[in-house]
Amino acid sequence: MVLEKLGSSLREALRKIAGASHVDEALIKEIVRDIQRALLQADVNVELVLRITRRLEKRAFEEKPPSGMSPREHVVRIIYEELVKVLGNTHELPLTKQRILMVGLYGQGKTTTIGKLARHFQKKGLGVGVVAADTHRPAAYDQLKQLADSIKVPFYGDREGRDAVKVAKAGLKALDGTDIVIVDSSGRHALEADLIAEIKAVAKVVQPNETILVLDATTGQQAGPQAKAFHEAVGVTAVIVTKLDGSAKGGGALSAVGETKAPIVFIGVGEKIEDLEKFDPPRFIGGLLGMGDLESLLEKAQEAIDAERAEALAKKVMSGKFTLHEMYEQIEMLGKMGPAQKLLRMLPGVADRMKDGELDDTQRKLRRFLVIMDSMTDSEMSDPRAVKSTHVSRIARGAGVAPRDVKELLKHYEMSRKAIKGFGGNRKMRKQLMKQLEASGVNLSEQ
Ligand SMILES: Nc1nc2c(ncn2[C@@H]2O[C@H](COP(=O)(O)OP(=O)(O)OP(=O)(O)O)[C@@H](O)[C@H]2O)c(=O)[nH]1
Ligand SMILES: [Mg+2]
Repeated sequence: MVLEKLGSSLREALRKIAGASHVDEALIKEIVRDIQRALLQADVNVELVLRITRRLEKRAFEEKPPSGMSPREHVVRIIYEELVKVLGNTHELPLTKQRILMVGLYGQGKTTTIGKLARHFQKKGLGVGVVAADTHRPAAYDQLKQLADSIKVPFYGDREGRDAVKVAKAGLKALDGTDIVIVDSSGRHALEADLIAEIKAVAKVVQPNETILVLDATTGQQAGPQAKAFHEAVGVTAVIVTKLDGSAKGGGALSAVGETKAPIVFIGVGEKIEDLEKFDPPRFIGGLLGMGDLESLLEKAQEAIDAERAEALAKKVMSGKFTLHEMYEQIEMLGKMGPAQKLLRMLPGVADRMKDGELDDTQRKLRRFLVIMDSMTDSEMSDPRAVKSTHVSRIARGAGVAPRDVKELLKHYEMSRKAIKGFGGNRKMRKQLMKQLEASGVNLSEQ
């Protein structure tokens, strides 16, 4: 596992939470200090560490755990969320026809990573070809050819060629019709003007869907400024961080790149062609923290939050407040799984006309309702009965539907409102629903 040391220090901190008799200020301060130390040891930038831990502390002190979640679980969740945030966005290379241009400085792992990427796409059943447009080092040709041969993917190169643009152009022609074409480029010791000019010229003929920057994790925090400079110079859509195996500075590289918001798509974890791992910040942090327990914990948290929202909504509706705002929330939450959905299905209105056979149709219709409501103004949502027929065509245009769809929504609302009103007036039915809701664990006592 990469970043073994960071992972074990973080898990050690989490174990302290699990083992404590209760979560108090002193414990939180201690945990935050532990995390601080662990991040600094992994070479994460001091300022960034302070920012992370300040946020951790603030949230752990100020946020109340959602009902159904213990303070202990809540703190673990906050730690997880804040660490995920540091690593930036998740981006996945699509499995579609595309051209990829690899860029980076000398020795960062561009060529090796092309072999790994080609293998990745090949395993997914896509046709891949590679182009040796690093015309600076003659050895680059042989290196890429050897990699391509080893996994039997088409290769294009010109051993004597000195013009990267020409080679790239000829390569695209030779590999025309191949699903995925990956183009190598030459490096430099630093991001110099002639490298920028060369990459730009190559990019102009390649027209890449992805420009992937390859960064060596052993450069540590320097990876951040490097990513930024490359992005400003030639536009980078994704980053691959290599050599995370055995680099104690990996945390510095990952977090520094994460801060630039350039998405890391893969990490290199060895010299072999299979040593490439998909990079997904939530999964990566989950792995560091010992995901097994965490997954169910996070699910539980989401369910607790949904259940709280559903409960608040049920109370509002039962007390007679039912505008399009409530209907929107109800429909939106019906799309979720778990106890929240069960609860809302018991409420009159939208859900009770959902028979099993009609589920698909109904769901499509409900989704369209949400789109329509997104085109309504706040006051139309609050007072749907005042929506004039002149508004209907505007709303329909905004939502990209026919006016009759908007009218159908309004009719649906009116029927739901009547059902709820009738329900509220019928004490026996009301009581029965309350019983059902309470049996499903909803607390309606303080209505
Ligand atoms: N341990 C380890 N070594 C790697 C990894 N990726 C690349 N390397 C090694 O790093 C060295 C440089 O890799 P190259 O792929 O030649 O780097 P490059 O960016 O193409 O370099 P230039 O073509 O000189 O600009 C090679 O010895 C690779 O085996 C990795 O993820 N882990
Ligand atoms: Mg190379």
